Amino acid sequence: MTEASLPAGRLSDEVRDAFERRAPVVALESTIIAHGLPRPRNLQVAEELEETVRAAGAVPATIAVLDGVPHIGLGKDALERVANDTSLRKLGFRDLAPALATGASGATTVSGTAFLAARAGIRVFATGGLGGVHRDWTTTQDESADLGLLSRTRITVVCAGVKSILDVPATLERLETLGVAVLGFRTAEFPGFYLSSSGRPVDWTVREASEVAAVMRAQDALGGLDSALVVANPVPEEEQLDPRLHDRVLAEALAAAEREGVTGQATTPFLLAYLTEHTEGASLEANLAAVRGNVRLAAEIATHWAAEPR
Ligand code: PSU
Ligand code: MN
Repeated sequence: MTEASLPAGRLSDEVRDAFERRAPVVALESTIIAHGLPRPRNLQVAEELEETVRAAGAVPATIAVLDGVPHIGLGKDALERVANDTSLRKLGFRDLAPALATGASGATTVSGTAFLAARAGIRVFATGGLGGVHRDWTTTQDESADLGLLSRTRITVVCAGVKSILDVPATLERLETLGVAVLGFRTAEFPGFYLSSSGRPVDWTVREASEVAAVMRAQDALGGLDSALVVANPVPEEEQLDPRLHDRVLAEALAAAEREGVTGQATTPFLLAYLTEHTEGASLEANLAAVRGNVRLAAEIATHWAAEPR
């Protein structure tokens, strides 16, 4: 099959126009909307994140698969469907082909979104926290497909680290093994998603969006391996979840998941929802503060990137 005969996916008018103008575009994932945030707040947040990208002078491309068609950029109705349709599946990149072939609909995870974004020519992607190695990985082998995909996809992902429900040190080791570069944004410590710091160091720190664009340019100049660039942008300390509350409720959440036999794709949504409920929404606010900051920074990076001579 030639490239042109692959299922092309549908670009929103806004994204198509941005491509024509060579304007900055920021990819956004849909799993966080469909499976990561409680309804009806999720739709409000999805709209707010898109507005944040626009206000920063870039164009949002929220990505999902609807009726077997990858959508790069969602119109109003499609965004509402992603937020409200409880039957939407969760699609990692390996699920894309079956979903396309069967006409299924689903929200894309970091791996599914990064795959489709890169394929559409979008270089910058904002999310909350990456998936990674789960705490009980030695027995369950549960490692998010996000990591493997990022090891072979040239995309810049702005995130607040990896979700703190994970084994963070093990995830950082995996990122190193897989050859995924990590930049701390104005920090020498890897962020902790709900928390400003995971307590682990990062090897590289940058202070400006323009420096991230310079690293992206250097990746291209080096060529060779098509790995991602992770920009780790901490939630501001004044908006982080209280670390003691975090540790206590997370321990309860992990115990509840074990007790209830939650495994596989259901694990991450279960833990996130447990934290939201048992911190009376405080974890949700920290999550949202992190995502907002990531989206703003991604728009700034995309703007520098779009201005690069190519
Ligand atoms: N970050 C958030 N909320 C989320 C996720 C990330 O703030 O819901 C999602 C992302 O889509 C990520 C997925 O790719 O969780 C990881 O799921 P798993 O561990 O099953 O790979
Ligand atoms: Mn998993």
